[in-house]
Amino acid sequence: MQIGLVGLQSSGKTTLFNTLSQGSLKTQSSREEALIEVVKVPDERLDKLTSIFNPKKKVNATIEVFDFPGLKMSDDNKVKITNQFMNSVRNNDALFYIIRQFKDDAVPHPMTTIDPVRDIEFLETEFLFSDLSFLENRIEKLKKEVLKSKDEKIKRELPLIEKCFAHAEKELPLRTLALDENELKLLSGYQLLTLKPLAVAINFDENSINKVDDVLREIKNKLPKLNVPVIPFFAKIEFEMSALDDKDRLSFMAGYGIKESALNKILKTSYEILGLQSFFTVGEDECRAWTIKKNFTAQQAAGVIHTDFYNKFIRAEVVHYEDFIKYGSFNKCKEAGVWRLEGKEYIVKDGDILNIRHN
Ligand SMILES: Nc1nc2c(ncn2[C@@H]2O[C@H](COP(=O)(O)OP(=O)(O)OP(=O)(O)O)[C@@H](O)[C@H]2O)c(=O)[nH]1
Ligand SMILES: [Mg+2]
Repeated sequence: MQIGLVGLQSSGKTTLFNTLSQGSLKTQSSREEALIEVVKVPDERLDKLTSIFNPKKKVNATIEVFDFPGLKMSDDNKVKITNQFMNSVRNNDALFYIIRQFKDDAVPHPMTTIDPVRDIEFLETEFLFSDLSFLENRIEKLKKEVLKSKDEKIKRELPLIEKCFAHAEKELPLRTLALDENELKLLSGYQLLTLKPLAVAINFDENSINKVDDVLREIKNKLPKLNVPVIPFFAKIEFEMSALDDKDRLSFMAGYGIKESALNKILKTSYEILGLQSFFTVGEDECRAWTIKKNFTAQQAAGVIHTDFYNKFIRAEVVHYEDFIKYGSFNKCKEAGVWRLEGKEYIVKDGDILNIRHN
């Protein structure tokens, strides 16, 4: 899974990115390309399982984070957005708008004033325009193709694209259009920007921590149709304490009244907007967390581990993490009746521990 951090210039994307990357510091060497980091998803349940099984290897789930160069003013006082930028943003599975609330005269805002509502609206509008022009071109092409071709797919596509265009023309992002599974499948290759799962993250500074609730309320009131998660974070404060060990960091954060790290919030929100969950595999060799979509069947989950496990799936041995911790071992779980054998249609739950039986 890939998530992209996008926003206006100097909103704190790279500072946030460097707190997420839990390691070496990166800076933008080229103004054109995104920074990329494979971020380990922290999971206390995996830590606990690892302490029980003492395996040779612990493997966290990962998520790829892309830090895009910020959008800046060009000479004609308009924000410059290149096709190259839009195309690379398209490749992400979900987007975070990184919006500036922090004030710092030494760091100019490309639109001079601090106004999160305006910045969110700006990004929504630009991405919507990009989708509109794409859809418009596509309609032209499809209309010609429909005349020549007998392809059923093209015939189904044209009304769908027209429906999307009509929606976007009303200045509504495509994520607010009701689409069924088949329609989404048909659209998936187009990578429409406003169809992607979205969250908004607002970067506050130490002087505006007490304003968080007011700003979130203002966004909700002024952008009632936005309807996506909005999370506050504190890039600079967190960046400054990223060198501290976990314990010191937590007490430092508590001093500011910050309850959760930006990393946790971003990852949790990513799972939420992408409809993801985790399951575990355990053993002496390896304890591992895997990421799957909600509603995945046991067979689909097996396929994430290995395609052979999908093709040659027999059954899944299943215990939920909570039960495993409660009873302490697989044998005790069997005695208690919480260890089960499930078939390929079983819907995997967040926190299931699976062992796949296959041919
Ligand atoms: N005072 C203050 N400065 C911040 C904060 N967050 C970021 N900055 C500073 O703002 C400047 C720009 O931050 P970056 O993280 O590079 O912003 P960016 O969004 O990646 O910028 P571009 O990639 O150029 O769009 C840096 O000098 C940061 O130290 C903050 O919360 N408070
Ligand atoms: Mg940057």
